[in-house]
Amino acid sequence: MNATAGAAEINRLATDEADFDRRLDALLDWEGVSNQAVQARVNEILEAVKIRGDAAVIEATNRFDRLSATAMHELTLAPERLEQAFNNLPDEQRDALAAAAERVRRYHQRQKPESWQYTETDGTVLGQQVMPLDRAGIYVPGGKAAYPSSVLMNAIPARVAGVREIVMVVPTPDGVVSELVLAAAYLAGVDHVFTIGGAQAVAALAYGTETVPRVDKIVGPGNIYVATAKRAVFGRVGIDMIAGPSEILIVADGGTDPDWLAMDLFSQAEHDEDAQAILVSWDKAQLDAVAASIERLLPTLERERIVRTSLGSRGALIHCASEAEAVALINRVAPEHLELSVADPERWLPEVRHAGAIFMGRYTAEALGDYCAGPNHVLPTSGTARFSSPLGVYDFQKRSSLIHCSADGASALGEVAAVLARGESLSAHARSAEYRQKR
Ligand code: HSO
Ligand code: ZN
Repeated sequence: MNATAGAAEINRLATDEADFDRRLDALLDWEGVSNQAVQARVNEILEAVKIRGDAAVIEATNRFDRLSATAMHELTLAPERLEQAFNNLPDEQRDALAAAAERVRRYHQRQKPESWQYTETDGTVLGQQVMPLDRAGIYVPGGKAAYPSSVLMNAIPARVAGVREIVMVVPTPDGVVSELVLAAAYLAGVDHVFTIGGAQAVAALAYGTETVPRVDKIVGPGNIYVATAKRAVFGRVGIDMIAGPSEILIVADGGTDPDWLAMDLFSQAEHDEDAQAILVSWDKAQLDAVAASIERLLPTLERERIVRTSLGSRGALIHCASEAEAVALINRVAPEHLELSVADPERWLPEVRHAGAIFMGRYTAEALGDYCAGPNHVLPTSGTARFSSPLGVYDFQKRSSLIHCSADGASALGEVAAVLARGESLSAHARSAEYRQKR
């Protein structure tokens, strides 16, 4: 395969070339790099916050975000401030945010798992009780990745799950606050907002300080310091996942407007230089047409530089021999986002074993799912869709098992338990079970 007209905006691969496997692996390779130096700095911050609480949070915040706060209340936003941010938005933005929140809420309402019970033949009642977490912490990045849509995607499932208190942290480097982020927090029903970030914010959420309530689970993306801190506090609190750069894999059957496909690739690539956008097709003409669209449309992008870097390093147009080969590629990549830009996406579904979110048909741009279709946009990246799922209501709940023995049940189970207990040389277990046996 050769690139069109001398432009190498994006890598071209074909499954029948000799070193295809090696080239694909090289493209997919992603190490969530956290070196010793980062770990050491993060550990220092975690320790400081654990021991000195608010004072350490304020110090670190002043240093990293170039602020001069003297007390925690200067890094706290009152609920009225969030409401004001919402009310002051231009109508168009307020309506769009509200429409998105409503769709996302409706979708997540369907995810609520039910508690259940059943009765065994001996009269013993068994079951599972689902309960929300008491407190969830949501990390919202500052700077170029401060996405109000992510506030909705993290906070709404928590609310739907029944979490009692949602605590949000968002850094404000140089004091710059995103009004849209605050408005989204208001809409989603966030209870407390602190304008802190980095490892110090993760520490505050994990250990609690005089001001910041300690949470049970921390969710939300962040930079390398945040990711490293989340890993470090895992166990003391729950965490959602350690997200890598965003990715999309599109399968096209030749019937989609190449400009649409090019823009879908761009929409992922514009997130960040490390983002990954891949298009797979068995139709060579489609790939060539998309390559031409890419070349023509790239200069029209606001984030042209980021997109060029992303496509040039980790992006690819891949020619494969058949639909079956496309399916194999999907499952090998296990993409965060999969667009099935084909005539009959339903037919493909049973074959797709690993993908975070599946966008079906030519009209379903990933961008619609990113903002407002309804499903969550926090998805497993870097191939982790092999074993994990989109963020959802279930991430903010846990289950307790229930056992309620009848007299008959205790008697019958006691016999089994006592035998197994003696086999483990645990005689108190055996006798505890035997006391309740009928003679
Ligand atoms: N594609 C991103 C989500 C996002 N897109 C937020 C725009 N804003 C990761 O799924
Ligand atoms: Zn996106």
